[in-house]
Amino acid sequence: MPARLKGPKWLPKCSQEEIAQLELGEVPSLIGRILFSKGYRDPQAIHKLLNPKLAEIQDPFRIEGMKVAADRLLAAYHSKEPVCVYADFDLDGSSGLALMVEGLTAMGFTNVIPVQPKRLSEGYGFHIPIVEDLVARGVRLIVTVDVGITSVETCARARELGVDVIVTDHHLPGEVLPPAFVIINPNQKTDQSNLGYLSGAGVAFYLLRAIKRALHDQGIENSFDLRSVLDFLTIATITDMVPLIADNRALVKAGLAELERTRRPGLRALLEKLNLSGTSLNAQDVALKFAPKLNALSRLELQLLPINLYLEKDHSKAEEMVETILNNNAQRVDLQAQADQRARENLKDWDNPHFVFTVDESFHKGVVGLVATKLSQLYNRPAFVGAVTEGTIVSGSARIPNGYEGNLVTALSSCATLMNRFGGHAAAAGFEFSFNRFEEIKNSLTEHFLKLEQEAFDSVLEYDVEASIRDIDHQIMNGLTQLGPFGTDFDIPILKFLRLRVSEIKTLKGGHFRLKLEEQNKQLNAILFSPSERQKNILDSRPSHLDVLAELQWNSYNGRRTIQLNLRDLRISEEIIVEGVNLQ
Ligand SMILES: [Mn+2]
Repeated sequence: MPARLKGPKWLPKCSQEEIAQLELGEVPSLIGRILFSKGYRDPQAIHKLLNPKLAEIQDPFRIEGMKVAADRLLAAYHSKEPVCVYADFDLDGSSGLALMVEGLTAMGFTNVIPVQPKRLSEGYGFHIPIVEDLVARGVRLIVTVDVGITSVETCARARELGVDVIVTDHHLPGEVLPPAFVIINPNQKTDQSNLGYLSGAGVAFYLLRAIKRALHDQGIENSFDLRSVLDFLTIATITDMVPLIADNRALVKAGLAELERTRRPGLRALLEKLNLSGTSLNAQDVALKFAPKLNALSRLELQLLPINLYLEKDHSKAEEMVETILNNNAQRVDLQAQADQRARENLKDWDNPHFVFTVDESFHKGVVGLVATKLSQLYNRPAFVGAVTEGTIVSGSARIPNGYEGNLVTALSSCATLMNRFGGHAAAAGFEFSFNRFEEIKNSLTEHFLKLEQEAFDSVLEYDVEASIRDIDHQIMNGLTQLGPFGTDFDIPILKFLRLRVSEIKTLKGGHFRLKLEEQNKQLNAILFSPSERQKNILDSRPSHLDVLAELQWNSYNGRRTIQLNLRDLRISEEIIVEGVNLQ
């Protein structure tokens, strides 16, 4: 297939001249320039950003419905009524479930029943048969976590059966709200709390805070420390990709420290196995190393779920679970690699420049999203990947490459009449259709993408500041740690380096590259994971000088920590410095 060799445009987040002018005064450090690029210019705002405080997070009772919910739960507390917590199967839901079960039990609720639907066979949502089953078991109070805001029918059925449902969710409500006992969702139109950035587990955590306070107001004290469940909350907040701003920053900063020293046997064992024990954890460790192992569990629908590991009290059982998890993850990696390979074969003769689309009977439904992510980066265009089940139904996922401006939901809407269902976000969506519609769907997607302006396809990579290797030292790394946690809406800083001399290029297992880059005799190691075709071509041409976009990170190897550049993109330098002569 023709490689799309044009790379993404590199654009600064704010004018570099403005930053340069800033340097005319008291020369700010690289961190100062990064803060400036992220829009922080006021010393007070910067102080607040660098020192987020748990004591300053919002009052939970500012969220609409909180008092009604807390009162209902306190009634259940006094009457020792069973409380079912019904949570989504993803890590947001599972972590929210764990913190509710722990918190309620620690505060003296005697009968807390955790429930989750199965990812593949039951699917996302708050399901009527599960509610009916709970009623048969005597449950009359259900608290949802990370799910329920669109479950109009299930809430109506629950009401019919005499069950009070407290919906806690953070997803956007639809036109019709469910007839629940009360709804706690900071994204409701009428909610005044400004806490719409909380994860599903975050909303549940604010409910726990409200319950603890309401008990206290009745003179009932308990030894439950809200801080002790911040490890769960942190996993949820990072993996659900909600904005790492305001309260979320304070919660995740404290939560990372909590996770680092967690004594929960399951989390401890997983940290040990992943060599993350005894180091200072950052949000990227959780997002890229820790959470994917837990995620593999629900993807493959096995007997063991994240919640089981979260709540396991026995150390040797927890260690066995971690063994199983890592084996499952290896199985997931295998399934993904097979699907990946197969997808590339399927796409060998693909000549549509706007997107790639492959469906196959051999794809496992649990990995299509991961394969789509990889293909979108490899081909630098939207990727649609579907698993064909029973020869007739295609269910799949779509992803766009980093920096691509298009919207997948809009794209899928262009063939809405051909789909059984679809949904999601601009950058990640899911869909289902009958296989006999495949050709028509491809045609209507092509039409859709053709109609869009050409510029819309040009992907863009944004960077914060231009830097030089001379700027990079331990002090900068410490500054970055203080500036974190980084994540959604508070991105890890991306630096641009120009005209670095390439002194070594090595290929690593898995197709990654390791480089040594130099500037004025100062050298840094660099790593490039999963290069695109274009990046690979550039490195295969053995360039003498490169311009790169990179994030800074620590690389630990054999107990030694070194600073390395994690490359986001690269291109051959246009102006090359003749050895010994600096053209600037
Ligand atoms: Mn969620």
